[in-house]
Amino acid sequence: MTTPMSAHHHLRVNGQRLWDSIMAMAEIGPGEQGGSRRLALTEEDKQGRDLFIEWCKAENCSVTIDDMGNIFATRPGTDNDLPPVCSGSHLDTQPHGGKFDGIYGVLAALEVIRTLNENDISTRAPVEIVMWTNEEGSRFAPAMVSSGVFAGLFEKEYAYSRTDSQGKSLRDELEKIGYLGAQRCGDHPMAALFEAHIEQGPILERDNHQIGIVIGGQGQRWFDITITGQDSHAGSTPMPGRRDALVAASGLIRAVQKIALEHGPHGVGTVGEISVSPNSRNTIPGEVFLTVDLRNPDDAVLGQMRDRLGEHCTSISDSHNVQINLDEIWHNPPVRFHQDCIRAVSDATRALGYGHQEMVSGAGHDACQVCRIVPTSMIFVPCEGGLSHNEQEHAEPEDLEAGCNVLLHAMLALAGR
Ligand code: HGY
Ligand code: MN
Ligand code: MN
Repeated sequence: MTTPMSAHHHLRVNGQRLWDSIMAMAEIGPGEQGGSRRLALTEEDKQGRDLFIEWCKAENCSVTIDDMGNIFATRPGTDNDLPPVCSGSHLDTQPHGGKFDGIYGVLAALEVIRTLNENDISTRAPVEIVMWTNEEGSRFAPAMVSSGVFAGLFEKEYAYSRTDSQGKSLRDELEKIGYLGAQRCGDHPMAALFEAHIEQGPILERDNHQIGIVIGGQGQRWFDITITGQDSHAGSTPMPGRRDALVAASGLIRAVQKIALEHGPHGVGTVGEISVSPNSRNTIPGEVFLTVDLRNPDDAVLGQMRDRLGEHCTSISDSHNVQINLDEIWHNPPVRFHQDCIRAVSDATRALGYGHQEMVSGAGHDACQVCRIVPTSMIFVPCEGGLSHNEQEHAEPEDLEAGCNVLLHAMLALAGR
């Protein structure tokens, strides 16, 4: 059921107010090089959440928090028995995060509600903002864990048991910041979900388009790998007898690069974390822990990449006389978004006259989890140089405004008058 855009075709968001809100949020948990550092469930994350809720209440939204700390801010419709049309993203960031990854999607949804309120526009279905806990998966792996619980992809107890590098559990940290809400995660009805996000890649900027009509997301597999050799003396241990875990790790890091390139053009592979024990300059490292992130839009090819990783682990283990424990901690298959939501985004984009193209998301998003149970799609806008997960992340105000106008009209189309 959609309302033709002509019902409110004149309506536009306030791009300056959106930009100012993004900049105000960036004041909380600033990074050292101009970006943001609000790791999930830290004091900075709490402060960002508190500010967001303050803004939502100023718009007379009712606020619900579920037991994964997901926040739902609801603007009533004329028929509140209808499930809400939702939009949102995340406020947690990478350690060297930018000002826009996630934050744009949450505050674009807020800007939609601000625009509806100031123009006194009523919708049949309620309109709702959602802020998902721990999208990044940097402090607590895996990523998108709370939208994953919401979508029934993870058990809550599994999510609660995730620990950070200090051994602190997700549940304890959620309780500590006061965001362990009452509503059972997953009990919240949704008619549809949109997520506006910077592309985090180079395609829109290269093709000089303002809007990405996102039709799905690629698959990803995450691994924890422990390499066990033998601590021994750097001076007196002959080279042939060494069981050097770090030299073995160097072979594995090269192998991940090779696997990605062998499965091009879309295969990607990254070793993002590594720790060495005992990490002493005159002791041969006896143990190395590292993480591997493999992605591909084709699940069969992603499976082949995983198989190749296993083969490389076996051959490196033999050639370096070390043990390698390969633990796959997460498999997120590729997803396709819902045709009705894609069409709502596409119709709004065309009616607004923005340059656009269809695309599959390279990055993971909460929308890629929730789409398994709720009609969902995404709206991308370009970011400078395609750079993200970097403090220099930047997006142009007019592109952010364009994406938010598309979001406004896509939501109006589904929420009805
Ligand atoms: O890993 C991702 O793609 C997202 O940034 N969590
Ligand atoms: Mn994100
Ligand atoms: Mn991210």
